[in-house]
Amino acid sequence: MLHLTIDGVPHTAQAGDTLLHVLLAARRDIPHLCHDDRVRPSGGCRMCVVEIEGEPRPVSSCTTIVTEGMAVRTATPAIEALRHTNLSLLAARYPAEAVAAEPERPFHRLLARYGVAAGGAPWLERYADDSHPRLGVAMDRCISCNRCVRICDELQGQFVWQVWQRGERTHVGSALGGSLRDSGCVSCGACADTCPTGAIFDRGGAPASATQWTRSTCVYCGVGCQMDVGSRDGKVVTVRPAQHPVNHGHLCVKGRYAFEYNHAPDRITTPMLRDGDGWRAVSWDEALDHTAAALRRIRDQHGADAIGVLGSARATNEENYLVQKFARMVIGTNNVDCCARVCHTPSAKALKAMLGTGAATNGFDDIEQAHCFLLCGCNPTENHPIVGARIKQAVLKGAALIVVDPRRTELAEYAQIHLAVRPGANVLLFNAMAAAIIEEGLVNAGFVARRVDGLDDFAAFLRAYAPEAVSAQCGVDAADIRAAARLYASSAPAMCFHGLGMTEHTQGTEGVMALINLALLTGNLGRAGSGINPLRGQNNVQGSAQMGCEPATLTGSQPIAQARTVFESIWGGTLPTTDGLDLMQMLDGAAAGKVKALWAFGYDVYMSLANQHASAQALGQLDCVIVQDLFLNETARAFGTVFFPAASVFERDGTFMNSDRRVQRVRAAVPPPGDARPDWWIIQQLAQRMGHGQGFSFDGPQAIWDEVRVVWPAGSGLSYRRLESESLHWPCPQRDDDAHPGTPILHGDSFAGATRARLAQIPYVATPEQCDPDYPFTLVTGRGLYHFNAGTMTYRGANAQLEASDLLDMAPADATRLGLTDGTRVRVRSRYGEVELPLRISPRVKPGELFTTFHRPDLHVNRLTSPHRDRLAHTPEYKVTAVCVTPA
Ligand SMILES: Nc1nc2c(c(=O)[nH]1)N[C@H]1C(S)=C(S)[C@@H](COP(=O)(O)OP(=O)(O)OC[C@H]3O[C@@H](n4cnc5c(=O)[nH]c(N)nc54)[C@H](O)[C@@H]3O)O[C@H]1N2
Ligand SMILES: Nc1nc2c(c(=O)[nH]1)N[C@H]1C(S)=C(S)[C@@H](COP(=O)(O)OP(=O)(O)OC[C@H]3O[C@@H](n4cnc5c(=O)[nH]c(N)nc54)[C@H](O)[C@@H]3O)O[C@H]1N2
Ligand code: SF4
Ligand code: SF4
Ligand SMILES: [Mo]
Repeated sequence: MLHLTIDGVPHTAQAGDTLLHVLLAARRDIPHLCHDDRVRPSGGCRMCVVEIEGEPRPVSSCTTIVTEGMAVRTATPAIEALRHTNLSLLAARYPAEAVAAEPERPFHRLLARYGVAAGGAPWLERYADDSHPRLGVAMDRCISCNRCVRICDELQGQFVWQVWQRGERTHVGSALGGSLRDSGCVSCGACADTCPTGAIFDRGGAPASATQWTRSTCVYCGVGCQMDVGSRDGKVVTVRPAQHPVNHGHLCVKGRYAFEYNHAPDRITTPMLRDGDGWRAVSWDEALDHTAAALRRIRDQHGADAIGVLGSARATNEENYLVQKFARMVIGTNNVDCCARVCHTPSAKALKAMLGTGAATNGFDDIEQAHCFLLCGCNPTENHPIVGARIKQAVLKGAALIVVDPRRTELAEYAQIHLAVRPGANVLLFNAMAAAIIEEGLVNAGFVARRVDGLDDFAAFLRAYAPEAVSAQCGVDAADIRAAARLYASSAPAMCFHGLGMTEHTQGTEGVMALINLALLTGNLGRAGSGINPLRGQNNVQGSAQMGCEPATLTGSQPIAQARTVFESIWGGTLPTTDGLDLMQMLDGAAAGKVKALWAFGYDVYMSLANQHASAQALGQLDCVIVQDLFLNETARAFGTVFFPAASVFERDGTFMNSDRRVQRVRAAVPPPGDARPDWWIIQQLAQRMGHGQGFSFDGPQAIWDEVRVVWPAGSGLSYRRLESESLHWPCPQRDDDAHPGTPILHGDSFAGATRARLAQIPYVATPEQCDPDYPFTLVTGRGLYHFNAGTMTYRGANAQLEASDLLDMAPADATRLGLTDGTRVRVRSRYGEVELPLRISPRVKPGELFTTFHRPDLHVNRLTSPHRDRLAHTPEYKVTAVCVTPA
């Protein structure tokens, strides 16, 4: 603790604090222009100057570290005069009309505060750039505070801006010299967010246009960034990043900008019933009564197990809890699942089987503590961009990076080692890394002795998997496999993140198990900066499964057999006794005529499931398909018989669970349009009309959540009251003092339910989906930065301008060989279907391999994907399809 005086008044500070921080904390209104907490101080604008006793000249408080006994004066006449002079210099050639038009910009407010008028001819011809649909550039307003340069470098890591020239001619411009569109910019908006003048600005709406602000959680990916939603007249007009442990005042292009869908003209705002080829708008009473009668009829005729219910990774924990309770208590079936099935169920299954808890072991807070990252089959700079940016910054500061991905992703360019594994060969590769770790004596012997079983048998099993033996099948040099094994094993703490390149294979669960072996061998578990961390998909996919939208587990991942009595007593009824079907089995059941009804809320099943032809055959057999969504998605369009219009996340309250097990609040910022209603309201109404008023009469999300806390002991400490001000990871059980700190790191000194874990012997079994002369290419499908999954939301806004279509990425050598040029429309054909789309020649993919995204509903890329599934979790093999390519 240090002591200082501020304008004669004693204060204290922590060692290492900057003087500006201390002054602002002491509520001194120190003017500043070049300072932003998110970047390193530069001391450039000289507005935060103060006098320090004993110093000959005023100093910039943002670059001064407080020392013991400092005596500071903040607003002497001399200091105020100096600030006035500095401001006048900046204003001398500044456009006065900008000040008049936007008086609320920080620089403009300072001009008003010091009575300085802007005006005069500009210093030099400054460029304006309207190439970017999200960001505008008007550099006649640039005051050279360089906040944009620093935030793009230090927070995002894109290095788009550069200071050009010196002295009077100093100005900021794109580092590559071209337009912003061609600059490598990823449209995160950080530069516009920090700019104090509006020289870089949001084209979609300035923060000042908002009259109300609401703290909430991003609606897109599982990172769970916190944001402030600005609204006006019942509409979302802007979104700004919040300072929070997950996102550190940063958002990506989707969270920050892609909210237009909320007010899209084709939002469905009335309930509808199928009427021939079209739809008939009806009242809620009619829609609910019709649906209740249809479900009752099907249950009476075919039994409860003829009905399937899907929770939603886009909806809240409260809603997912309610819908699985609905399936089990109202319908009487365990046929309940969610889209975790097609995504990270293999991760959850593998983690649960080997470590006891089916969730990420560590939190994002650890990223800055890891000495090494092992990224396997994930592409965080596009798909979890805030995590991607944090990893990139950690690597720029010296952490080691290994990327395992067939494609040269953006982060692969920063990696010491990029293992461009052949798609589908993960098990071989990780077995080979384990073999190398053992053979080269890199096992963490202490950790293994204390906590791991089965090393000797495992070592014997791995003899067939030496790097040299499997290198050809992996498509990676044995020396590189060994180098990666050495780097990972010798850089503790080493943190692993993985994605769908691991799970969406016939060996998905097994691939993750083979990866967990590496963490067990090297002791990279249970400590900060280590662990096995699946990067979960949507905003609440972790929560929808955790709440019980899984056939075999109830809320809190509790197996039905184990938890039956507790749930029956709390729910006041009998749980179904038949085994439930998972999503894929429901589809099989529909195709076989056994499943007759499906309720999918917040899930475009038809668009997103693999092997469109088979999905169509199955869905087409159903008597009743209830779709509950914001839009007439592809499932509704082709197969829906009932449509319930849902309120969006901006329009309701509740909680989400992010990728690193945090439970976070979602808050209504605007009212729902027309007759759209929150998902929880719709579920309760339907339950009531089916005679289950009891158990479905909550007066809102908080009451539902309080019941979740009763049935799920590991979440019982997560009250709405605590979530208001704390960011907590489960397990967080209720304690008498109501202060359990949450559990950011799992498996500290034991594994859930056991002290020791066992190494898993995973033999490699190749997928039946193989290339041959007719289908010579391996197609990998995945995602891109600008669009989200089914495309329903991001295509309804300017992100459509940033990426207009799914594209087929092909290696330059293959394109040359086939005589195809960039932009050509090509026909891609698999054994299951075909799609036409534009070609992009890309050095990111290897010869013989192709990549495309699946975001555009009209292209419906899942026409191509195969019927093969993960042997253990049934996840479709989205990552490997044999195809051929011809000009369209
Ligand atoms: N912008 C954006 N962000 C998203 C989404 C989105 O649609 N758009 N969707 C969200 C959802 S639902 C999810 S689940 C996550 C998914 O996030 P990711 O897991 O990052 O997604 P993918 O792009 O499907 O696949 C990741 C990588 O796996 C690689 N890969 C393919 N086959 C193999 C293999 O055999 N081995 C290895 N090691 N790698 C392989 C691919 O080349 C690809 O780079 O993203 C979430 N975030
Ligand atoms: N080829 C290929 N296909 C894939 C994948 C792949 O890698 N390759 N990945 C798979 C993966 S990992 C996933 S998770 C799936 C994702 O597939 P989906 O879950 O179908 O996709 P999303 O776009 O996330 O959202 C589904 C729907 O939720 C709606 N929605 C949004 N918010 C709300 C809300 O608050 N309430 C309600 N009721 N509805 C809402 C949206 O309008 C949208 O129609 O796709 C899978 N499909
Ligand atoms: S939007 Fe983000 S990536 Fe683009 S220039 Fe600004 S800070 Fe850099
Ligand atoms: S990283 Fe994910 S949670 Fe964060 S703003 Fe982007 S989409 Fe939203
Ligand atoms: Mo996903």
